Amino acid sequence: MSHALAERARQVLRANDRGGYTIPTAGLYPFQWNWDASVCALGWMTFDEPRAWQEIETLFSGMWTEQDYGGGSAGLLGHITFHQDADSYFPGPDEWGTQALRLRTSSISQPPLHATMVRWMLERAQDQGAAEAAVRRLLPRLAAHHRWWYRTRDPEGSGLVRVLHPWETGMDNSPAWDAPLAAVPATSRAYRRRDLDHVDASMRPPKAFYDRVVYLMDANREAGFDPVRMAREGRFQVNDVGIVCILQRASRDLVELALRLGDEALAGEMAAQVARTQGAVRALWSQRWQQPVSRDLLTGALLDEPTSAGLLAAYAGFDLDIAPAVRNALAQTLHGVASTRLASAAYDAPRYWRGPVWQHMNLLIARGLAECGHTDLHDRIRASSAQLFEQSGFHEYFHPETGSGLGGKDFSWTAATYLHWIAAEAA
Ligand code: 9WN
Repeated sequence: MSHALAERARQVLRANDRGGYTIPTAGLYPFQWNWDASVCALGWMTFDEPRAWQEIETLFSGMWTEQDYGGGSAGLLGHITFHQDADSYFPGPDEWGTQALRLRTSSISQPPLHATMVRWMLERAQDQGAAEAAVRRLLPRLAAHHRWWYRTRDPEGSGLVRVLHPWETGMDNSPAWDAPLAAVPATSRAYRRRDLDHVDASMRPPKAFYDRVVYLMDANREAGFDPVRMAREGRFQVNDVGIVCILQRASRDLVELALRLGDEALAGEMAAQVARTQGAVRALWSQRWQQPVSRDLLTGALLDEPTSAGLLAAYAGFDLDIAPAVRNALAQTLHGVASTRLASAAYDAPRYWRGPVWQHMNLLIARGLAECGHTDLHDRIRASSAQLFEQSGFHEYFHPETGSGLGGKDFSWTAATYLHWIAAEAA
């Protein structure tokens, strides 16, 4: 760990601070993103604890309430919160049809890792009094968000929540979504992408992808954001193994947070959800790849593409042995875990979630492995990540073969991951 690199990482967060929330990177992503926010908070926690708690409180200030759109989506935490206008991103605040909200957000969510990040922050806090007060304020909102997932995204109580949009998975153009997305109609309306003003087209999804994600965005508005209609009519309905793992882990952490604050009822409620998912997850196991994969709910087919999402199974606490699959993944690149297997026909080294290494994913996967007793695998991934930070700094993602930085520059969650995982642990 280098002091100069740690100072640069802090500088990235400070430069991306918009007063209470952190944008992922200037230009390309000018708003507050959902799962980015909590990873950023981990980074802030290493040098400014009040600012770290503020990041999460600002995010949850945009959560939908009983007053919004008939109340059916109370607890929805948008994947983007639009605290202010900016025209460098598509689709921006006016595209989602959510103008009636007190604070505009998108109409879809993102990986719910917040309770886990909050627990890690509480464990690290120097000011335990302030941390416990923050957790006490956040607990009802975390609970409402988890309930939203279970209530609206698993109305049958199967134990496996669904996503209704590829952006909801956070792994937007993962090859696992190719088959379900192919069945989604392409929009016929005009729109103008902005991402290609900032980043080379070789690193971003093609037009066919945007035509379909715009169609899905518009369909939510046309359904009046009614979760019952959305779950019934949605043209993209997937049990994303990444979300299933991240929610499972977060619900386990919510149980612990609730117990610490004396909320036995919430702990019991979440423990029951955890138990249900524990029993259901075997349906996602791929014999071929020896790891869980996602499933298309509309066809019932397993999406048999072994992406890094399934390697979160240890992080989730599932009773599934993914160590051989992780060893296999680590044999393919020197930089930790690639988002898509290098041998896959869909592998595309620089293109976002079809090849690149993402440092926050390395962190989550490695932590889970350490907790299952695979400290050797954790240490290998952490050493690869540390080397990659030294080599290429804080880009959005990294070329799995060369380690060169790709996507947006001076990227907040990448810097935050360095501060939390490498700099703070080495200090
Ligand atoms: C759409 C902000 C986000 C991340 C996602 C990543 C990318 C957005 C985009 O950037 O997605 O949400 O327009 O490409 O895929 O994981 O949260 O960093």
